[in-house]
Amino acid sequence: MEQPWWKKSTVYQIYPKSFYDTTGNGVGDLQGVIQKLDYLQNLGIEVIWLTPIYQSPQRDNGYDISDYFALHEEYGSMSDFEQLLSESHRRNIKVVMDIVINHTSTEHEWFKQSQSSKDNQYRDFYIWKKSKPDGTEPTNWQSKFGGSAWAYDKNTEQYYLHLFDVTQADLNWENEEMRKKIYDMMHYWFKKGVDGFRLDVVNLISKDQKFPDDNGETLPGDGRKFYTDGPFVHEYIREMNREVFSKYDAMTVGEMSSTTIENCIRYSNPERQELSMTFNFHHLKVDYPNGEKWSLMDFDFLKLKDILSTWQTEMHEGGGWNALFWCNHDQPRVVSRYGDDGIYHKESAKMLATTIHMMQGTPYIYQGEEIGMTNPKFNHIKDYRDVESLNIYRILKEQGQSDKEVLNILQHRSRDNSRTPVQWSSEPNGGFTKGTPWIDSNANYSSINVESALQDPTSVFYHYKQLIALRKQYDIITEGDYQLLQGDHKDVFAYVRNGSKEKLLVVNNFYGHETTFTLFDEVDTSGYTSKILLSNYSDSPEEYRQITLRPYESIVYYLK
Ligand code: TEU
Repeated sequence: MEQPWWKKSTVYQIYPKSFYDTTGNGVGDLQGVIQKLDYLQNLGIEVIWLTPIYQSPQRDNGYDISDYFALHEEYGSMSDFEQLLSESHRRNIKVVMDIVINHTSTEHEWFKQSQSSKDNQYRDFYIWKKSKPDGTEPTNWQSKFGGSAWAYDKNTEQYYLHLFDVTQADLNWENEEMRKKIYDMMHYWFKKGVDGFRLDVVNLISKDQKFPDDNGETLPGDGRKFYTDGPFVHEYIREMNREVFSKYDAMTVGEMSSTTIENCIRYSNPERQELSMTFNFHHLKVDYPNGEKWSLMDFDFLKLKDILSTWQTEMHEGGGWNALFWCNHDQPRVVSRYGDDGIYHKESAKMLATTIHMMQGTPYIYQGEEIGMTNPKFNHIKDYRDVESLNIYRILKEQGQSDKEVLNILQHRSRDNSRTPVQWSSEPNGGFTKGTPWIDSNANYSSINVESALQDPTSVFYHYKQLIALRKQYDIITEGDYQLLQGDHKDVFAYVRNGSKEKLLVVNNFYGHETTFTLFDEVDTSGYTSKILLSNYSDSPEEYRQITLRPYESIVYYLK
């Protein structure tokens, strides 16, 4: 049966604000994306995902939309966007937009109308509640950016819900008229020629209409009750698919905050007619002590292997489809987080790439990941821009932590870690802008940049390029099942992909010291010939049954 195009595709995520600035105003723009399409075509990716470029006050860098039908002026004009679409399609690169439908900016016309009076026709587009009898907020729900999730409006003497920033008011998905306006907007972008959507926190759109207090009970996927994978979320997404997605050859990926495998099978099994695939984040919380993002610990390697493997096997069995990723604009740089941004920088960046790209699902490369960009290690709060980071800095300081302690936490956790400008060359600001960048560049742009990567055949860039090419060439990467090997090995993440006549054996040393790996009888390899498809060392051993692995050594064997 013909596979949908996105099953063999690799997606490149672009955060336009930090991608490439062609006007010298210090902010990346759409013409900058256009000018780098040849670079992306050389890498071999088939899809670009643009984070929100709509009109926005930029309080949350575009995830606070004030007009779904206009573009944020700093990024460029609609004709720039139309040129980007045609230039991408000319290179057989599809374009996926990021859409935020859980909330809008409080500067959106709908919210202004809704806020103006209780009987305004848009009032019910948002979630308004009166205070409790004692005058406190309607519920004890907390915003994901700190503080109460309710904001009081003096004008109409009610509170509105904001699961994120106070300027991001949650839409009321119970309201059919509001839903229809969202669907009409999606048709507008599809008719312009976009190829799909990444749906921001789409599993939060359905709230428990009783709006009870949060009793502290955490859902199985570590989500907050009463709005995570809520009561009608699947009905709303199935309606969205019926009304919109089903009418196009579209790729849709849902960002699922604190979800479960069972829900992700329901969201992404094609028989359900909901979404193409899902992002989940459990593998990016194994360095959160007791699930607490704003505390530090070394990552739990065995838990990392277990989570990634469980999602591989259960989504495969359930007919779901994973988005495979280490980084995005909300996460720190993976080579600083799970690898080594020191002497084994290249080896560890390549090892991490192989680990995820040889799995079943659609891989996502976050801008700069393909050259091994690292966390910037900012050491002053004035260097930070992210609303979540600035909120948590204030909250942790109020709780008595020192400036030094909080900055150390931000150096590991802040979303700004991945939002520094892409490093194109060793020119000032990494060649990102001729002006002053909206956020400082990482000081290591002189050594880690695209220009030097393209000139170095052993660079991280060419390793990603090979991984993307292998996915196109070997169906087993897309179709084979998954078998974790020796999940209790303290250094090595090894797994097998089993096809009808062939196997992939993927062996990754996750640490900066030598280790050994023995393939016991958990895999029947009798009668198979083998060859190395890819390694991050030039002289890895052909013999795969008993291997001594050098620091971060990562090898893909093809058995047939
Ligand atoms: O992110 C959802 C979200 O919860 C993440 O921001 C992350 O989990 C958060 O940092 C909590 O620690 C999406 C977008 O990717 C993010 O950029 C937006 O800020 C957010 O939604 C609100 O739209």
